[in-house]
Formats: sequence, structure tokens, C-alpha cells
Amino acid sequence: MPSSVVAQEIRSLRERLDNWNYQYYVLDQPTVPDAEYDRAMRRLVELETSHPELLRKDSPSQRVGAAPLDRFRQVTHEVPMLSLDNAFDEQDMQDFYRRLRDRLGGQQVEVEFACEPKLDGIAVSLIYRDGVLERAATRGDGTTGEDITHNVRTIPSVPLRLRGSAYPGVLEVRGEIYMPRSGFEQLNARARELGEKSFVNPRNAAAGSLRQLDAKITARRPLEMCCYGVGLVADGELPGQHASVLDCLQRWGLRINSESRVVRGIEACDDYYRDLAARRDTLPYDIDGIVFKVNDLSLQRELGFVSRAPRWAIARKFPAQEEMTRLLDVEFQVGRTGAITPVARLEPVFVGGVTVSNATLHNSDEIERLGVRIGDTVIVRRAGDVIPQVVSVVADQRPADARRIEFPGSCPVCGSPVERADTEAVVRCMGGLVCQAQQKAAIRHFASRRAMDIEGLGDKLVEQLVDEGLVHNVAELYRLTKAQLLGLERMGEKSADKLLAALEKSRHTTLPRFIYALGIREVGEATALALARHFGNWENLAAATEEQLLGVSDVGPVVADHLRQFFDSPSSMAVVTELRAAGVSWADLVVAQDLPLAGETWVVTGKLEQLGRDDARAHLQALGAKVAGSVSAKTTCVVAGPGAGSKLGKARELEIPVIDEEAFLSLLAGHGQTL
Ligand code: JCF
Repeated sequence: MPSSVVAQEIRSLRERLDNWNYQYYVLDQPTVPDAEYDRAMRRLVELETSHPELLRKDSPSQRVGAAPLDRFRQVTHEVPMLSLDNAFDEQDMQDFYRRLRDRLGGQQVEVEFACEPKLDGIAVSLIYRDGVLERAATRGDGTTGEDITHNVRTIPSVPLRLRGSAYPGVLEVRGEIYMPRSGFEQLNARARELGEKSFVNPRNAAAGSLRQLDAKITARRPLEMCCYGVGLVADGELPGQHASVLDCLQRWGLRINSESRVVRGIEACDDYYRDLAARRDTLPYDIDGIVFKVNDLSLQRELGFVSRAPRWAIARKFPAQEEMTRLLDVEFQVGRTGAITPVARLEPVFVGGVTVSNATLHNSDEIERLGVRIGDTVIVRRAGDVIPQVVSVVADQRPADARRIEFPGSCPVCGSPVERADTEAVVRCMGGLVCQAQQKAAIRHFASRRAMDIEGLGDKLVEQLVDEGLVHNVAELYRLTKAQLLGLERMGEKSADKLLAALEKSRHTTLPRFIYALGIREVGEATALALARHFGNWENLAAATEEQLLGVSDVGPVVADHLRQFFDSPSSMAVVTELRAAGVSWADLVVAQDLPLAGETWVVTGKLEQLGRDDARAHLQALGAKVAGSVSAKTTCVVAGPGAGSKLGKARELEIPVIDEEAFLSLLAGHGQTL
């Protein structure tokens, strides 16, 4: 092949690979299947190997360099890398805003802010010379950092060369390198499988990955970069607003945070903060606050800096999700299915916005893994609505009298023997419904809002009813008399009447709720609903063979086994009989197989203008379809609205029918679904 033809093919392959990378990592819109990408990459490597004179260091094939380094070189940041002042509450934000406006000559108009999540990662600087990545360095102390170019080159969301041509001759980009949560979980899962040490959190994992002398190791770590500003700029101009600079960076192929917004005034900053605080745990990465920056760069210049932080920016921190405290004791709780859970009693500590004095230790394997003892100083994590966890032990603070944690040899509540199944990490009380702890848990679950919804039957009352021997199982709730209730401590006439009325009301329920309320192991709401739809009534469900149960979507061998065990247990079925005798009733369902979309799997994606996606899902389910979250070969049809992204791409690739909202609405109307 003449070398000009090879050069042309290499150019075209590089351009395609760069484009796909940009679409995938910067715009978050995958365009080609992995196989296609891999083919192009293999071809590029093949051509570059046979024509080494055509190799360039900004080629997409050149992400992992050759030999490992023997040490990190130090670099100097010509424009210092600043840190940010912190704000911890609305008052701090008000003060920040007042200082700003005072400095800006008491101007009356509200100031515009560029807002973005503050990623919990490692700050880095990238220098592009004539559009080619020349150097990547850590922040270090802000003036001197370490050269980590070899490692940063392996990160797919960092372009080796900039796109377009309008970028400055020298452009220093600053941002945060972090590990997304999913990648972190996978990395740790693999480490545990291999018996290696796992990382404490995504930030440590990102730091450890960048501290490698051998870039081959870094290349295997799921790192991403998100850019938040610029440093040194020469031979070119940037726009006069921070947000416009970010837009430029994105056009040049750098990733910026998709949550970035411009707002006006401090109240809008509070709104932005609250919105993200509420969504914090649903983001794919860890954040520890929100960064607010004066958007106008000429105002930024006017405001300047104090020591090491700009006056024009502030980071409002979220409440910390991890704190240190002491493990005072461990108690063992018995759950609905007899599972015995070790619960850590902690010295109260303020973490994740609340005071925490208990945390779960999960099971004996987890205690082993943590190597925790009573008296230890531990790190407790509380994220969102998840129950607090003990994540690690501060090893060098172990007191001399720290005690090992002994797992009980019999049920701490009823004294029955305990058992650990080979396949499980869980130790269970074998007392079944003889065990008062299991009775209480079963009743609490039965009464809960999403089950029978018995208002006023809270944990305390369940405790009293079981302790007093008034109720042993859920059916006996319906035999309670007012006289019995009035005999309980702190129970007045009014509360007793209310509870009896709530019990009365709960008798009229639905089949899915009833199935869920029974608390059969592994049968959650979704499974209960699937079972109810599939069998239509209780008799068919209870009579179903294991094979028939396995025919229900979402029911696997384990769930089928738990279901059969329940139906084969005379004591369980006696409770059901008693419940029905007490008047618990529901309307049978139209069996799913008879519904028009039975057996089909649908996916809804993009923005639906008239229906909204939740409604669309509900309509589909009402017609018997299963609604899935992702497109696969099993998908029957995709409903796609404007803004549909990768799911639509996948559907096209797999040649799965796609309809728009209008077509979907007429399909619903055709099946008699009224909107
Ligand atoms: O996401 C971050 N951790 C982050 C750090 C975002 C920013 O906009 C920053 C920063 C550190 C310094 N901005 C500055 C000036």
C-alpha cells in the first residue's frame, strides 16, 4: 500500500475514534457498539505498528506509554492552583454574598453565579500546547505538584488532543479526576474476590490509581475527569463569562459537569444547593458540596484573592457523611425471617445531618472483614436514607481492653437454636413464629404502609401487644377487643377506637398488598404484584407448583422455593385462613396472560410531553406488559420521546421497533386505556 494511502486511513481512523470517544465520554451519548470501536482501534494499531514513522503521541492508540517511571517529577504551577473557601450553612452564604456586594461597590443588581457540584476527587492541571496534551500534574500544595502525565493519558475522558482549532496556543485546563461509584464498587468487588485490599472510598481509590508509577495499572482503573476552569492561557482569548469558558472547553473535547448551571442571586444559589443535596445519593459520583463562582470574569478580576482562595468563589459543604466515633457495644437483633443482625451501639455522633447512635454490622463475615472489636474507634458512614454503616476501624486507636465480638450460640430473644446455611452469611434463629422477635417483625411488616396500611399500629404498640401476649400472629390482630386495648399502658379511649377503626378499614385490601403483607421471604412489592397479576387469585397462587411459580417474571428458584415452603406450612396457611375468616378480602385480578400486551417487554425513554414516563409505565403494566429500564434483544418495543439517547441508539442497533408518543397514545386508546 502506498504510504499516502496508509496515512490517509490512519487519519480517518483517528478521527473516527476521537469522535466516538468525544460522544461517549464528553457528551454522554454513545454512538457505536463496542465491537465497532474495538475493530477500528485494532486496525489503527496494526497500521501504526507496520508504519512506525506515522505514529504520533496524540493518537488514540497511545494512551498507555511504554516503561513505568522510577519516580514522579515535580512541576511548578505558573498560575497557582487555588483552594476554595468553605460555607457550612445559609448564614455563611449570606455573609459571602454581602462581602461580594460590598466589594463590588454596593451594586444593586443581583450577582450571577456559575454553580456546579463539588466532586470528591483529586484536583489536576492539564496543559495543552497547540492542542496536544503536554503535561498533567497534581495540585500538590498549589504551587508545586507532581507530573502524572503518563497516568492521566490513560483516562478516556481526557482528550490527547483538542477538537476544532479555535483554542489558545497554550491552554491550562483544571479539573477533578474521580472514580464513579459504580466503577469503585466493581474495583473493590474484584479486589475482594482476589483477596486483595479494598479501597475505603472512591476518592482514595482515585488517589491511589493516580499515584502509580506504572500507567498500565492506572489504565485498568475506572477514572474520569471533569473540568471546572482554566489556569495559564496564552496565544488566544477566552470569553468573558465563566460558564462560556466551560462551554468552550466542552466544544474542545473536555468533559464538564452536566449539572452546571448559571443562576442569579444568593437565593437561587440556595435553591440549587437544596436540589442537589436532595439528589446527592442518586448521582453516579460522590460530591461533598456545591461550588458557586461569580460568573462574570471581569468581576472576578475586580474581587481578586485572599491568600490561597479566590474572593469570587465559595464551596458550600454538605454535612459530612463519614465521622469517627467509638463502638460501645454490639447487640443482636432478630429480624422477620429470623436473621440475626449484629447492631453496633455507638457513642452518639453527628453524621450525614443526623445524630447516629446505632449502625448495622450486617453479619459475622462483615465483623471478620472489618476486624472490629468493642472499644474500637470506628468510621461511621450515613449516606442518604441508607442505614448507617461501620466502614472501617481506626487501627492505631485500639484500647488495650478492646473485646472480641462473640456471635450468640442461640437466639438472644427466644433461646431457640441458631443455624447458618452453607450458602449464606446469615445466622438465623430456628424458632420461627415461636420467637417473639420474629412475631413482632412480622406484625410490623404486615401493618406497614405499603402492606395492610394499619394506621396507628406503630412499633411501640406492636411491642406491647406481643409482650402482653395479646397477639402472636397477624391474624390475631383482628380479634383484639377494645377492653384488651384499654388494658395497655398509655392507651386511651380515643386511640383504642382509632386503632380498631384502622384495623376494620385494612380488611378491604388488594391481592398484591395481601401477598406482600404476609412477609414471605424474598417476596417484595414487585414480586407480590407479579404473582397477583399472574395468578389472579389466592387459590391459584397457593396451589401453584414450583414450575408454575417459575413461570412468573422475576420469580427464580429461590423465591419459588420460599413460596412453596410458605404454602406447604400448615401454620402459615392457618394464619391465612384465619385472616380470611376475619374478613380480610380483596377483588381478584384479571390474569396477566389474558391482557393484550402479556409477555411483552417495553422500554420508555426520552421526554414524553403528554403522559410523563411514570404514567406511560403504569398504562403499559395495566395492559400486561413488563416495563424494563434498558434495551436488550428481549425488548418488544421502545417508546421514545425527544432527548432519547443511548437506549434509542441501542434499539436501532438491535432493530427493535420504536414508536413516538403519538403512536403510543393511539395504541393505548386502541386498547381502551383512558388517559
Ligand atoms: O469539583 C471540585 N472539587 C472543584 C474544585 C470545583 C471547582 O469549580 C473548583 C475547585 C477548586 C478550585 N474551583 C476552584 C477555583
